[in-house]
Amino acid sequence: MVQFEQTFRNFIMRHQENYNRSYHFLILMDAIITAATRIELYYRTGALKDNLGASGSTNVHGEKVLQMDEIAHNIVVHYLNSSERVIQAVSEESEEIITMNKDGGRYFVYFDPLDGSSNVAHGLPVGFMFGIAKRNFEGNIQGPEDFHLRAGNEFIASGMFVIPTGMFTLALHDAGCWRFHADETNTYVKPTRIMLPEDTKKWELSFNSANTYTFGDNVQEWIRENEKKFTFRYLGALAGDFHRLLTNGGMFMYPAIVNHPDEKKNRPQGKLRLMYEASVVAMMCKEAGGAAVNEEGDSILDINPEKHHQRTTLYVGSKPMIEDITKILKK
Ligand code: FDP
Repeated sequence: MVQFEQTFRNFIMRHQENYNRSYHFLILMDAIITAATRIELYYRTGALKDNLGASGSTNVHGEKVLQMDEIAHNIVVHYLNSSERVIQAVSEESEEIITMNKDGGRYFVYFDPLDGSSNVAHGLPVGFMFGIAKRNFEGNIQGPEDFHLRAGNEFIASGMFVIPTGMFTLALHDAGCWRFHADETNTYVKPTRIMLPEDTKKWELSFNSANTYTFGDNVQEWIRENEKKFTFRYLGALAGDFHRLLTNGGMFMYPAIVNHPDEKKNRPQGKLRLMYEASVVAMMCKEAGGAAVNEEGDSILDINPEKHHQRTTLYVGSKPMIEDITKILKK
C-alpha cells in the first residue's frame, strides 16, 4: 500500500502561508535541515571513519573538543551562512559570536551542534539543538551586535535533532511542538503534534543521580520524598533525555551543585547553557503543555541573558511537577 506522508517542507510552507509569514524562514529551516542531515551522515559512519575521537584541542569552556564537535560546528556554520538569512549565530563551539549577513540577515540562531559529548565515543544518541530569534527591524536598539542576547520567550522557533535516530522535534511560537521522522530518502515526514501526557503513571525522573549529594538541601529533600513515585531514566545527553520526556512526561533536571566536598567543583549557576540548551527545551516544553524553571523557581523563558554562553540551572517537564518543585525552590 502506498503511504502518503506529509513532508516537513510542505508542513512548514503551509505554516508560513497560514500565518501570513515570509519565505525567509523557509530558507533558514532548509539550511538547518540540510546541516542536520549532513551531521547525521558523519555521525553514523563516525566509528568506521575514525571520527569519534578527540580533536586534540580544548574549547573556551576548558572541555576537550571532539572531532565530531568540529565537524558538526563547521557544517552548521556553512549552511547557516549560505542561507544568507542569519545576521549572527552563537555556537557552543565558538567563543565569539559568529557574524554572518550583517546587513541583510533576519535571524539570530543559537545552537549546540553536538550536545551530549559523553555519548559520542559510543555512537549513542546526541543532539543538534537550536533556537531562533528574529532581528528587531523596527529597532530602538543601537546596532545588530547589541541585541542578540534574547530571552527564550522571544524565540520564534526552537528544535532538536536526536542523532542518529532520524527524529526531529520543532516548536513554533504559539503553534505547537511537532515531531518528524526521516524516511528512507532522508526526507523528514509525518508531522505529529506532541503534548505531554497527563497520566502520571508514565512520568519519569531524569537527572545525574551521582550528583544528588551535591544538590541544595531543599532539592535533596524533594528527591528523597518523590523519587520512589517515578521511573528513573538518564542517558546523559539532554536531547535524548528530553526526547523521552516529551513522550512520557515527568521532569528532567540539572540543579545547582552547591554541596560538593571539593568546593572548586561547585556549580551554583548550573551546567547547561541558557541560550542553546535550556531556552531551546523550555520553549519546546511550553508548546507541549509543560514548563521550565531555574533554581530560583523563575521561568527559564523569562531570563534575559547577559552573555551568550551563560549557564543556568534547569528543571523542565510536566507542569504539575514543575509547579511542585517551584514551591520548594521559592522557599
Ligand atoms: P555533555 O557534557 O556530555 O556534553 O551540556 C552538555 C551535557 O552533556 C548535556 O547534554 C547533558 O544533559 C549533560 O551535559 C550531562 O552532564 P553530566 O555528565 O554531568 O550528567
